[in-house]
Amino acid sequence: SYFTKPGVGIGNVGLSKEDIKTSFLEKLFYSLGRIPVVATQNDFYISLALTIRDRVFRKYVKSLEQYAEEDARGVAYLSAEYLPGPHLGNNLLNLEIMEEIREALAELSLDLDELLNEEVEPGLGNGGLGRLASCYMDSLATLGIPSIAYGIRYEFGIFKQEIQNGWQVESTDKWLHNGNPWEVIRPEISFIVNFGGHTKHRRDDDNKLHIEWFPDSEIKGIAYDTPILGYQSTAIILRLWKAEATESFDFAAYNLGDYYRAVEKKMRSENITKVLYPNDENLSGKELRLKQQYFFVCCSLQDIIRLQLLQGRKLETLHEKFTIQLNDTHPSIAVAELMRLLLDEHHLEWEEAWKVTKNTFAYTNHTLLPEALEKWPVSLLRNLLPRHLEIIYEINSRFISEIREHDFTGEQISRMSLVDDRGEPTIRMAHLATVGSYKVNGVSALHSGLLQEQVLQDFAQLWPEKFTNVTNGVTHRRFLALSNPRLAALISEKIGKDWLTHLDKLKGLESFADEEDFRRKWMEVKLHNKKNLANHIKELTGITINPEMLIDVQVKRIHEYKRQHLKVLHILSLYLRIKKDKDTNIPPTAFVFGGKAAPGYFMAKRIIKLITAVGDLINNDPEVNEILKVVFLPNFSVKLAQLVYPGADLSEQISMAGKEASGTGNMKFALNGALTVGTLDGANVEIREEVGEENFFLFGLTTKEVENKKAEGYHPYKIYSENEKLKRVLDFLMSDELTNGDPELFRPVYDNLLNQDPYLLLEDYQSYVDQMENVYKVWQDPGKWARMSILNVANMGRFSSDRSIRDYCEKIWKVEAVKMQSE
Ligand code: 26W
Repeated sequence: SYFTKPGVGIGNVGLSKEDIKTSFLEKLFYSLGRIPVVATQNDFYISLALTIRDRVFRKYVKSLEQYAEEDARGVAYLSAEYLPGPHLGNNLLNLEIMEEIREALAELSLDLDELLNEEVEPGLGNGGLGRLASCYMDSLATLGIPSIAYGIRYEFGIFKQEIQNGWQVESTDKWLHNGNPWEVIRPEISFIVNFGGHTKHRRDDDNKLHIEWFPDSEIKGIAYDTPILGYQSTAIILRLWKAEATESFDFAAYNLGDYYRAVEKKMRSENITKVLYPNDENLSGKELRLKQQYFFVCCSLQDIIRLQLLQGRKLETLHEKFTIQLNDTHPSIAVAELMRLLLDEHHLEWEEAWKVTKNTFAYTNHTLLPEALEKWPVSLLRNLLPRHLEIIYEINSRFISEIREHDFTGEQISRMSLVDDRGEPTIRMAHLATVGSYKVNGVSALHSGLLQEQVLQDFAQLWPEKFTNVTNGVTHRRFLALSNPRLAALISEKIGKDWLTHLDKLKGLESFADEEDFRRKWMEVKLHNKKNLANHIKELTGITINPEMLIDVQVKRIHEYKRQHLKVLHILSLYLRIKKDKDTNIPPTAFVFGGKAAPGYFMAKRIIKLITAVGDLINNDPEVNEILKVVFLPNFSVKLAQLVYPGADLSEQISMAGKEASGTGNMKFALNGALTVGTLDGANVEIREEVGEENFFLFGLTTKEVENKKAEGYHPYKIYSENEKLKRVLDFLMSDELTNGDPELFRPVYDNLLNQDPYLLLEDYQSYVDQMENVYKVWQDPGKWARMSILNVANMGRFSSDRSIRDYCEKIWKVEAVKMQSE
C-alpha cells in the first residue's frame, strides 16, 4: 500500500486539534499568501476547506486502493443535477472533528459558525432529483460501495431568487466567484465530444458495413473532481465536466487575422456548461439542453471505457464490471452513445454491443407528468447527432420486430415505439431508456405501481421482471445529525449513537414516548430550533414571528400540482373567520413558504405573488397578526433547508394524489419531529404506514378517486357555488383588499380554479380544512403532540438513503460493499 511506504503520502494530515491548527495556518500562508492579521473571513474559510480537503482526499486514495485490490464491481451514477449543499460542515461531521475544529479556531479567535456561513453551496440542480443524487452519494460513500458520480459543472447553477414587491426576481448564481476549494481540476482527464455533420456508409471487400460520422464541430470536456466523504469511512468522487474549446478550434482553421471570429467560436463552444436549465417537471425542448446532456454523457462513457481498458479488461465484459444508473431520462442518450462507441469506435458487432448496453444501464423514472417526459424532435437529433438518430432508428426497428412476435395490438405497438410520429416526429426518451436498460424503477411504492399501470404499462406487460421499486431516502447524517445537533444529542443520550449508521435504531425511542421528562426535553429542543428559525426569518424578511406559534411549513418547488395555493385558501379561510366572524379560537400560527418558480412558469409566479400579498395583508393587520403570520422565505436552498426542517412543527405534503412521485422533503420534516398533513401521494403513503395512521393527518382523494372524479366529469364551479365558506374565500381573491384595486392580479388563479381546477383544489378543500381543525385540536394538547412527534421520528428508519442504496445494490446493481482495512 502507498500508505505503508515509510514517509510517503503521509504529510501532516492528522486529525488532532494541533495538527489541524498547524495545517490551517500553513494553508493560509502558503496557499493563499496571507497572514491572519490581513486575512478576510473568506480567506479563513478557504484555508479551513483546503485543510479538510487534504484529509478527505487521503480517505479517497485509501478507498481507491481497496477497491482496486478487491477488483470490485462498481456503479457509475449519471445525473444532470446535483445539490450537495455546503461541504465543510458535512465533512467535519463525517470526520468526527467538529468540536476539535471549533476549539482550534477559537484558540485563533475565530468562530467556526462564521466560517461555515462563508460557504456558497453548489446549486447544480432544481429540486428533489438533484438533492436525491447527493443523498445517494453520501450513502454510497458511507456504505463503501465502489462508485463514481458524473455530471455537469454548470458555471451558473439554479438562479438566485429575490422577492421584489412580492414578485420573484431572478439573478445569476455566481457560485464560483470566490473560487471553489473543494474541487480539483484534472486536465489529463479530458475527452472530445462531437456534434453535427453527417454520416457515411460504406461496405468493405467482405461486404461488411462501416459507418463513419463526419461531425462539423468538436468540444473538449475537462474533469473537475470533488471528493464526497462518507461517515467515518470512505470517500467517492463527484466528477463534473466543463466544456472548453479544443486547440484545433483556435486559430489555424481561420483566416489569418480573423482573430475575433476565432475567439467568438471558442466562446460559443464553452457555452455548453454555462448554465443550468431552471425548469422542473416541464420540458423546454431547447437545443442547448440536448447538447448539455450529450456532452456530459459522452465524456462520462469515454471515461468509464477508459477505466475498463485501464484495468486490462475487454469491452465485451463492461456490464460485468460496471453498472450505470440513469437518473431520469436526462442522460438517456447514453443508450445510443454507448452503442456508437462500441460499434464505431471499438468495432463490436451489433448483437454483442446491444447485449453489453442493455445489461449495463438501469433507469430511474422520477415523474409521470406528461409535460415532464422528455421527447426530442427527430429534426433536432438529425442536425446535432445524426449517427445517434440512425442508431435509435435501428434499435427501434429491431425492438418493433421483437414485439410483433408477441400478442401486441397495432395500437400498442405504435404506443411503444421509440418514435412518436403523431405530429412532429419525436423520440420518446423514456422508451429509449426502458428498452436500453436491464431494470427500471420508480421512486415510491405508489409511483412504481402507477408507472407500470400508466406511462410504461405496455413495457411492464412485455417485461414484468424488468420493473421494480426503490423508495427514495434521505441522508439522516446531513438532515438530522448535522442540521439538528440538539435533537441528535438528545436521541444519542437515550439510545446511543448507532442510529448514525443504522437509522432503524431510532425505533428505540418509542419506549420513551410516554415519558414526561423526555417529552419535555424533546419539545425544548424544538423550541430552541424554532427560535433559531424565527431569528433567521427576521433577518431575511423583516417579519417577526413568535417562536411559540405553531410553525406550519411548505417548502418545495412552486408547482400547481403541489398546490401551494390550496394552503393559501386555507389561510384565507382563517383570516376571514377572524375578520368577519370575530372567531379568535384559532391557535397562533406562522405559515412559512419557500421555493422557486421556473422563470417561464406564469401560474407559479402568480402563486408566489399571491402568497406575499396574503402575507402583506395579514402581517400588517393588528386584528389578525397576533394570531397569524405568513412568510415567504426567499431563495430556498440546501443551506436554508437545514435551518427550516428542524424548526417546523407541521409539514405540508398536499399534492394531488398520483402526482408527486415520492417527495423527499416529507421525510426530512418527519425526521426532525414535524407532523405531516398530507394526501395519499408519493412516499407519504409509506411514511403514514410506518408512523401509524393515528400519527399522520390525512386528507383528500386517493389516486383512484381522482381518476374516477375526472372520468365522471369534474365541475369545480358546482363545488364553489354549493360551499358558502369556500365561495367567500375564493371571491376574496378578487377583492380590492387583496389585489389593491387590480382585478387582473389574481384573476388567472381564480378563473383557473373555478373553471378547470386540474389539480382538484376545490374537491379536496373541505377535507383539508377539516383535517386542519384536527391538527389544531392536537396542537392544543402539547403532551399528545410531543408523543406523536417522538413516534414519527422513531419510525423514520426506513427513509434513510442508506436503505435506498442497499435496495439498489440488492435489487438492481448486484454490487457489494468493500470493507475498508484500517491504515
Ligand atoms: C425536462 C424538465 C424536467 C426537469 C427535471 C423534468 C423533470 C425533472 C425532474 C424529474 C423533477 C424532479 O426533481 N422530480 C422529483 O424527483 C424527486 C426524487 O425522486 C421526487 O421525490 C419528486 O417527487 C419528484 O417531483
